[in-house]
Amino acid sequence: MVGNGWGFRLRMEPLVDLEVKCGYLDRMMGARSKRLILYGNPASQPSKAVYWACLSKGLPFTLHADLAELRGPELPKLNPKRQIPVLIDGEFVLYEMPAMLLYLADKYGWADLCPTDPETRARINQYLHFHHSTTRLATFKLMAPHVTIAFGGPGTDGLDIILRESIRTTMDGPDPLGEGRKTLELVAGLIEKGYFSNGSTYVCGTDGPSIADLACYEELAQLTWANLFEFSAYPKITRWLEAMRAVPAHDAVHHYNVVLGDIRSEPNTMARFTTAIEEGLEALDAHDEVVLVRV
Ligand SMILES: N[C@@H](CCC(=O)N[C@@H](CS)C(=O)NCC(=O)O)C(=O)O
Repeated sequence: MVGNGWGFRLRMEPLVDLEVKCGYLDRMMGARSKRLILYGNPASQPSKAVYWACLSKGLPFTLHADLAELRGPELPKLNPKRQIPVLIDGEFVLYEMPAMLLYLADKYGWADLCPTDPETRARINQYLHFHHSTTRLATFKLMAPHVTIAFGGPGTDGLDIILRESIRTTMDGPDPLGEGRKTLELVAGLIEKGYFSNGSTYVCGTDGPSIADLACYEELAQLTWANLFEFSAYPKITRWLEAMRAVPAHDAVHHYNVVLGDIRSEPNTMARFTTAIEEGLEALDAHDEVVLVRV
């Protein structure tokens, strides 16, 4: 892949390239690249919603996917919660996925992904608030125990404290999978009834996918690859899941999920998790828009 203003990119083993070196030089010199930088990785749904939007619009960005940074000194300087994704645009640093999607849509005039008429914009905002207070909590409750099993459960540090307690409560109960599914049924029912207005295929009644669809898809679709939930009882969601596969860069963004596969029948392992992330990153690296940093 050609990228980043140097017109070429050197690749060595392990993957170290000019972008990495420039990134470190920039930081050492206190300067920041003009190119957008996203801290994120394929195991992170909010990260994926943001880089899917960029890829679908052909917006170049540097994906900083060095997992060690999650525990290192750099991330807390950018986001006190030590969470990904974090978006860096010059001197401007932003965390919280919905804020990033709205910022990018406004900055780059993505009126298809985020229409500007007040009612549609309000509906998109409505979903994005619902997303954080409802959808993500439910999917996290169902998904996270099955993912974190690879590292011995949620642990005591890392992971947002509220989410961590939510998984712990679920895991300590007699039927974690059943509990998680009950919550998800409730939330899927709310989305099925409360969204897809005017016969639209898309969550907020738009003609095509909006940023709300990207955010929602990242949470719901992961459960199907993981074999943790079946959406056939929800016809609007089922139709929408199918339609979203046609959004540009869908397959590259979700290669991680395909590789991770069914984590219900075959419990996740660290090796499998790492391979899924590595292969997920390879799929992204094949896109010209992406310069990957992983050291
Ligand atoms: N509300 C945040 C959620 C971010 C989040 O949950 N990030 C996870 C990865 S998906 C994370 O960084 N977890 C590590 C931790 O909490 O220590 C957003 O929408 O951006």
